[in-house]
Amino acid sequence: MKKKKQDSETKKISDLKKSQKDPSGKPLTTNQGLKVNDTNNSLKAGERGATLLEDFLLREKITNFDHERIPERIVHARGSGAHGYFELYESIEQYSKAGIFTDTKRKTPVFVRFSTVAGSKGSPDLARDVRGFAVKFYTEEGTWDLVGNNMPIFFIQDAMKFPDLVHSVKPEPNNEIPQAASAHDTFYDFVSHTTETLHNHIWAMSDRAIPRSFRMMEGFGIHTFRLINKKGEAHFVKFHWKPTLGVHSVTWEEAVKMNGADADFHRRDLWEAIDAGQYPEWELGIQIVPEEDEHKYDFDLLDPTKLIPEELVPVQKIGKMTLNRNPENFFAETEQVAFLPGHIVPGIDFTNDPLLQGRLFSYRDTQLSRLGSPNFHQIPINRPITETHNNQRDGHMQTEIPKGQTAYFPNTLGGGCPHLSKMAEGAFDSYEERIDAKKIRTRSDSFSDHFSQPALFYRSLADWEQEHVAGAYTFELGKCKQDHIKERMLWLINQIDEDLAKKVAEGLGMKVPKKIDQPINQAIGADADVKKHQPGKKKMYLDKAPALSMANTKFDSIATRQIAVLVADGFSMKNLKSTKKALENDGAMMKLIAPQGGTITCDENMEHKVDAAIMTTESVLFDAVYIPGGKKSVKELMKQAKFMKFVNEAFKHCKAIAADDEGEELLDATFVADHKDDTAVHINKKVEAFKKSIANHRNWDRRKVTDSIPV
Ligand code: HDD
Repeated sequence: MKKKKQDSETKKISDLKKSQKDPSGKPLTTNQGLKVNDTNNSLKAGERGATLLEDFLLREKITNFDHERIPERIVHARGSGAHGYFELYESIEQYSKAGIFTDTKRKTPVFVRFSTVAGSKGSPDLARDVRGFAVKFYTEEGTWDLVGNNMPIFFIQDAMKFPDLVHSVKPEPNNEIPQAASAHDTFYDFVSHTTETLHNHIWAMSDRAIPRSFRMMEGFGIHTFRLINKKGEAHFVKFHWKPTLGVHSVTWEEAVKMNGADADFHRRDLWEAIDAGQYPEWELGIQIVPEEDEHKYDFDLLDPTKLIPEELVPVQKIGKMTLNRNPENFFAETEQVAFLPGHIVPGIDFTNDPLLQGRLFSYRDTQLSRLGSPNFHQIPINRPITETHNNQRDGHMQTEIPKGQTAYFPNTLGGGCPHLSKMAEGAFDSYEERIDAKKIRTRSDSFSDHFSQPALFYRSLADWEQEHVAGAYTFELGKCKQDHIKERMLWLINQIDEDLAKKVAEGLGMKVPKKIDQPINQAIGADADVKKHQPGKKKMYLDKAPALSMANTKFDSIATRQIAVLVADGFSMKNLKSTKKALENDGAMMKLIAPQGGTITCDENMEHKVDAAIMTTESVLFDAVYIPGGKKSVKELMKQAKFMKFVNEAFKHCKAIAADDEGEELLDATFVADHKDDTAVHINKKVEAFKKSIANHRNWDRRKVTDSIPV
């Protein structure tokens, strides 16, 4: 695929360039600029002698090395980042005065970091987990961070419970097992006693938790925020990111294999797509609720475990984000980037969502231990594109040189500077929300409906999605050792959906309990009024919310889909040429998989570079398979069982498969032989039909036969 020309650079990229260092053609020096003539040998007393303390070259090199690591993020440790920009379609000044939401001429630079939550920095990408979706907007009025996830709700309602949630899902503290997995006793001990988690939990059991690509997942700001217009009027808002490629996932069986075959699958996928000029894009959507409608819904807008169904409040698409540049250096950018929900600009404001309120504290605090100093905003990736001046001073790793005699306000000696700004000059002013309340440590009753939305989610899914949810619960609970925890979970799943509970119970070889011994949420606190905190009975304010199902996403593009082409010497160039042209024209990426690496020769005697030898790759890493004809080629392929396994796995995972001419003989040696009438199997058919099957992502109808396929 041709590499696209990079878009013109954003202000942030120009800013980062000031800090970049390019060693091309330059001598190796110490940190002090001293040229070095030997970086392989330490200074010794004699050829075989002891190393001397005097060796400042050795000490500088080793000291730096000894301190290379910084603490990984306590959550979201594993992540991948990219640069890009945001453009607004049309001004929404009726809602917000923010420059980013009113000026359609702007190209606001962004840096995005996608992540998994539970695993360590080196954990595999395809863990069943929520994905972080954090966006840093470098706006003209200061930096705005929208620190969201790929699911529209969160596990808990109050920041006070965050350490408990995280401690329960992280590896168990006695043996540090399991890595990057929620399938263990402590997590379900917590979940089964904390019913507010059930909504986010059922999303985590769905295929949303194993995305095909970061580029194919939605993002959500989750909390209800406020937009503030020039007149000072407020509207509630929820933020959505909608990927232009649609929302697609892999299956759990694939995910397990992918983690072994390519632990960096998502990271590589993002990097390679950007590198190939196939820039990932998301449209930014908003759901607006007028202040006077705050109490209109069956749920509380301040409760982060609830979404506003798009069927009740439509999502208006207001702009587009494009990621068009990979970082220059992982550590400097992706690792050191610090997102803070408290980074906000005029025109956007917070609400009293108790989870958001706690986050406003936590993120600044964590950077102090992660990045080591309150000056983390001076690190190139974190510094805003606007000038900053204030009277905050000193601290570890201060890299700026503030001039002048004064570092206080008010002053006359510094000419009153840095001076304050008026609202009209763009100063931030908190929304004047009236609060007339008692100081009280409690949870609002309006937060106590814990079953309605998980049930709505499950009802809204397609049958194949529901099957995957049942499979995920069965897998996860099957990994728990304690029966009483499984029983509680079954009882709770039964409150969400009886049919789902029955399926999971069958898989576990257990019965759905008719009652459980303790009231739900007993664990909420020794003195808490347990009765008050009982979740209410399931309500049904909407039969289905189609927007929640991935079956209703976009199926109109094959862009960036990875197509495995199985070939050996003598393959039909005519077949490959026409299929390749048709698929690559629409942005798909064809990879030649051959019995060995290096090159192979087609039937027109041309040499072709092999992308992967069969021993080095796996079927689960591809979206579709194509086998061109060529008698000699197919004969060679059939000598290696892994090619048949490759096809069988693609078939099992409901993917599109095409073969031309002798390519059919390879299919005859696989399970495809008995299913040539499958709508996503294309033998000597027009390439357009193959394309459509790839765009459809999977032929889920096939799963009725694939269950019996033993691969
Ligand atoms: Fe958080 C990181 C998303 C609740 C405390 N969080 C972090 C990241 C994302 C989120 C995407 C990674 C940012 C990056 O890439 O560097 N977190 C969320 C969402 C939440 C949420 C969507 C609920 C709606 N988080 C939450 C709570 C707390 C935290 C309630 C604490 C009270 N989160 C943190 C943290 C992290 C973090 C410990 C770890 C690294 C960091 O902040 O910079 O402070």
